[in-house]
Amino acid sequence: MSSSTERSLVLVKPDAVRRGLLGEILSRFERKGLVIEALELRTMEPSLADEHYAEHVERDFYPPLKAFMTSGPLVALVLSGDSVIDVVRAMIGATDGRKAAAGTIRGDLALSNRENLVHASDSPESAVRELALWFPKL
Ligand code: FUP
Repeated sequence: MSSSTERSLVLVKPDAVRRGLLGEILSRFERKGLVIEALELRTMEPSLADEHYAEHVERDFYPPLKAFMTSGPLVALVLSGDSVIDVVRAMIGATDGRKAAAGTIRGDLALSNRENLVHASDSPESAVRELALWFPKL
């Protein structure tokens, strides 16, 4: 496999902060060897939710998703490393915590399809878009 250092936008969601899982989740990324390039505790503004989830705003599940994502502080991260986008997606697991494989963050720690602890960019194009939304100065 070829090697390429890239960046991903990762959100440790409000459920993780409320449940005291921030350390556990950051520790998994650190132990994997990924680099934290930026880290910010902030509450997602409703307008940012609409931009971040632009592909989902018309979906039935969007209003409760927006309420959840803006319900309290989350931690926004820029992670970098070899193939970080695919590596982090594999580490977080399937969207639905009930179906996510054991060993993944969602598989080990989440039991919900909405409150699933972590967001991570799913492609290089998404990463560019999301990094510009969350960390416009980087
Ligand atoms: P993922 O990329 O795994 O975070 O999942 P999606 O982009 O498909 O969905 C984004 C977020 O919408 C999920 F993290 C949780 C939420 N969601 C729901 O609340 N209900 C659904 O049926 C699907 C997704």
